[in-house]
Amino acid sequence: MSNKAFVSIGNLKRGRNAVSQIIETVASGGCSTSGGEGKASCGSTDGPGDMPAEIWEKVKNHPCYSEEAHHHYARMHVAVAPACNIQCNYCNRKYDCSNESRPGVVSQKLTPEQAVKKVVAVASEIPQMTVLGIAGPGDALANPKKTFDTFRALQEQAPDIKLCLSTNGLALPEMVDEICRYNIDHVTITINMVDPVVGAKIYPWIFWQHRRVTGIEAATILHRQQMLGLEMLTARGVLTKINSVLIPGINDEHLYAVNREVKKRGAFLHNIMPLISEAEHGTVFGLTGQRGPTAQELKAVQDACMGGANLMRHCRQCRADAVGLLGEDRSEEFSLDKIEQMEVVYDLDKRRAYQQTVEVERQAQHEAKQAALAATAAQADAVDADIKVLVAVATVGHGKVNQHFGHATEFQIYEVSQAEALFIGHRRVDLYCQGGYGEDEQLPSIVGAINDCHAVLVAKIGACPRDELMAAGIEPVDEHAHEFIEQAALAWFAGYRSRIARGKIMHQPRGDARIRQGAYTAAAEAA
Ligand code: CLF
Ligand code: SF4
Repeated sequence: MSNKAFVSIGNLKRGRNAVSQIIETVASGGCSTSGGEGKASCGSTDGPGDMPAEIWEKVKNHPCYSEEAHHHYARMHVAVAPACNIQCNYCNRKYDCSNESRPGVVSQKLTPEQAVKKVVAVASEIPQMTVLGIAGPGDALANPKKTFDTFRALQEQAPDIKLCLSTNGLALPEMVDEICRYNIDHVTITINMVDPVVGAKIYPWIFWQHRRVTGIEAATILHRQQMLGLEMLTARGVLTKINSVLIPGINDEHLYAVNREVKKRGAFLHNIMPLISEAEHGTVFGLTGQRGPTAQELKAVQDACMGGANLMRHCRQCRADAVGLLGEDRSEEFSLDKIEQMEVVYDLDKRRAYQQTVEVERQAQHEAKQAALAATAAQADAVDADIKVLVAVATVGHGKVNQHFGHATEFQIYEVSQAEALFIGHRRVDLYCQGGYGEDEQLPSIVGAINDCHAVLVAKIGACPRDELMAAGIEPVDEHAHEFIEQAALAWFAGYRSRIARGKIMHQPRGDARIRQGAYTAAAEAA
């Protein structure tokens, strides 16, 4: 286990001084930047007024490129790309490509014909499925025939579905023409370093021009190909998302430099993902005890990168055959044997009509948020305009607080202030309600996962978890059940500030994931 103390914001800021040195070692830029200039968060929360119309058209219903869209629209992956041309120390080839997947997950591999059949079947059943991605189980571009055969057939049979792929970037420059030929508008490149010395700690080898290359030479080639590929895609108007795996002690302080370099070359989004590393995954990092970051450490690195390439914070590290909304996995419903028995009708009009209803709901969500923000800004009895708190939300989608506490397998986390209710991440938790009964043994781990939050917004909650949360200083809130999330979070926050102003409670900052006892109690509320 690495005992190296993890990144502090101070360290990150000092790390910036090294950035100019690193910049000199990378290929020259020269591309215009299409990523959001200095925006506070993921381009994702932006609306049509914040970007050119043609970009908005590309992102508005892509659940990964738009945070707002991920509440409403689904994606699916088809696992047609088994081979890979590099080795990452966080990957075991027995499983899927961990650049876009959770390690330890194996997907059902498909031929292009099976993949197309599956996509058409899913699109008929899930009209909000708008994006098809190829993200493994190896590297999409190390399997060009299978990848592009799939895209070609889909372009003909399901023309309204956006096409997306994910790659480590080694083969990217020579594939850019092919990518553009099939109107693939969204490409993810995993870039974990812009300094080959750092890269050599992550990549033991690459397969390049018919030979295996190792060490700094391998990382230098990979880096050069990644930068060139990114620049070429930007020049052709393809939206790029950069995935970076945050590896404490190896590239944590370095990711600021990565963020600035990819912004310079036109990246649209930067998705900093936590390393998931367990010995049983059999990866080099798993076996050497390299740990992943905590949720708070991840947030610290993301926060330090703000002001550069826009950050994506809603990634769920999907599997290579994922189906559904981000965070839900319906792949079991669409196994090959089940698809064989399905009656499939690809009804484009039905899909469009459904998506129209989603847009109406989305507009209502937007208006509700604006109204709540206006109310918060006009609040007369609130103190401490600078207060910022985290709230956890239980949701099954549609942008609403609409899940029972006991049914949540993850909570979405929002940072709420007078000026904003901003999605900043999610926390996976163990299911509390099992077979109709609450599993009290799970409660400490659930409470611990959201212990830096001041409140948890739910559709409903039982007495036992309610008491446990309150004892831990987290306010359970079900008064805003079935409201839109931002509207509910802002309304709760207005009440919270009002209670502080009236001397009912005292604001206490909460900064880490350890359980704190007694910060918020029923007695305090009643006082
Ligand atoms: Fe898939 Fe990736 Fe396309 Fe999305 S996933 S290929 S961009 S359609 Fe999305 Fe999943 Fe995160 Fe990837 S949440 S792992 S970022
Ligand atoms: Fe594994 Fe993906 Fe890295 Fe290839 S690119 S070694 S499949 S994590």
